[in-house]
Amino acid sequence: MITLLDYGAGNVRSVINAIESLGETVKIVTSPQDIIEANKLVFPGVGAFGSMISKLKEKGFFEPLLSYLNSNKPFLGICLGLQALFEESEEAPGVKGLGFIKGKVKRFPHEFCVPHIGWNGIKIKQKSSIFYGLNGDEKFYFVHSYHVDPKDDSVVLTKTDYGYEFVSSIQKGNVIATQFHPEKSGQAGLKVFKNFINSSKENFIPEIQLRTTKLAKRIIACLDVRSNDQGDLVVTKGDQYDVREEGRVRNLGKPVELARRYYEEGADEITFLNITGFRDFPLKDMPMLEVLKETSKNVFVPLTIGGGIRDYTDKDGKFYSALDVASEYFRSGADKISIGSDAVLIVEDYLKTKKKSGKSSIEEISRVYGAQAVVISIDPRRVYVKSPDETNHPVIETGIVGPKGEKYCWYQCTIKGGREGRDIDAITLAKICEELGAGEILLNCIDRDGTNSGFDIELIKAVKKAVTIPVIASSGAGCEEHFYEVFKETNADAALAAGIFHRKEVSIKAVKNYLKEKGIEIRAT
Ligand code: 1PR
Repeated sequence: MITLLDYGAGNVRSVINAIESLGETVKIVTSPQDIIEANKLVFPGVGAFGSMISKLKEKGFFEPLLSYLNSNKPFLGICLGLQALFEESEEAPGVKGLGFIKGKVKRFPHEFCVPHIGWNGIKIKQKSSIFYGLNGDEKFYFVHSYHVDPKDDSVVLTKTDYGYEFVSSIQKGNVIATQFHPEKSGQAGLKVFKNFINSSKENFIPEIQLRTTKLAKRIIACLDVRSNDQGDLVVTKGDQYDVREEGRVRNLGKPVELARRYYEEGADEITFLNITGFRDFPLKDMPMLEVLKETSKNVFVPLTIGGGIRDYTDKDGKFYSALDVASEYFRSGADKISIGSDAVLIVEDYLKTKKKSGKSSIEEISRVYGAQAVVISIDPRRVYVKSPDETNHPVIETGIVGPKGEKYCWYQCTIKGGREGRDIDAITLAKICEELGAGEILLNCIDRDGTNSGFDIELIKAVKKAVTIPVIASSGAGCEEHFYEVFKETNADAALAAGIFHRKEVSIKAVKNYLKEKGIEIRAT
């Protein structure tokens, strides 16, 4: 049995699911005594360093955890569960960590694209039982803005390159902790759990030892989900956001089954967009929560969910905050939530008042769950102008001229699934959302959606230039070459597609093989 230390800050469901999928049982810590009595403890940290330490103290877990670590019983820390072992963190100056390992936690420099999100490799520095069965060239899923810096090199288990070399896991006796998330790292991650469960395995050094590691470009499968006219929840797909064909909602499959298929085919992430979420209230839309719960049972890559994340008052006058909605999604297995329409309204308010309210969904969710958990989904459409003076919005000079020969355009944000255009452009929106605490941009494009004509390279370049957070290019993928084009021409961090995968026109494997041949770093599947 594995004891799991959950201090109530986020999604530990995936860790439980990963361990249970290997046939092991999980006991969740409910009292300090549970930590003292544990024989194998897993500590998946979520959120921010300061609030984690105060929660551990509040619940009386801090001292028992330290005694557990000192007893040298098997321990596996994940992400913040690694950082907690150190003396202090730049994330929360003045807050003392467990101090089990000497050294501190540092932030990646601001000029980097932070958070470091995605699949990166490990450079192995010593033998360990958790490496059993690994080749050594596997990639693992990282999502963090801070990394550990131990004083004593002998505890370093692996290092990873991201701008510079940082420590990506440590080992001190039977205490092992990783910055990456084994529960989100597909088969490689499950092997790490299996080795931890099976701690009788000897220390092992994999065959391949990488000298450098590279962050992979991610390939994301997107499932637009809604109820069809019969009331069944289906994966659908639009052409420029119109999901009806001969009056009926297109039905391309069942959400849980398709998500599983894409996981097996090598998707690096799965995104669910509840496309009618803007008009229904997601917490009443239990099927969507069920979809997440079921999917996270056997899909071990990051899951994002969007649609309808906003403050809401129901017809009986009961108020639900966007944070309540997001929390329910995280509890059901989501790793990130995506905000569409509400982000546009928040930014409009911000532009009017010129100050942060501190209460917007972006700020609140990012404060509690971290920036990396907040994705902004932008649904822009091109608006052509003859000259830049025709609009107050930032324009680009475009290579794809407008219907009347216009050489300039700006990208108008929309809400409610493209139904309503607003007086704000995608570049400004992305910038302000980053300032408010968003961790990633999902950049759709209504003009390209479902057209198979390739990504809107000009849009992606412009947005990527405006922000330092990762940008996911979306809409228009029609063949393998389009993925290569987007990574070659822009600095997009990930590319997302829907139609070609649903219709089996191109497989995720084919996309990845093509990119690999062309020298683009990908996670092998
Ligand atoms: O506004 O916070 O409630 O979120 C609603 C979410 O639902 C938004 O993220 C919005 O993008 C999405 N959405 C709303 N209506 C539609 C629709 O299609 N009618 N789907 C919709 C948008 C866009 C992409 C799509 C790519 C790739 N889907 O995510 O998957 O364009 O497609 P392709 O590869 O086939 O070209 P809120």
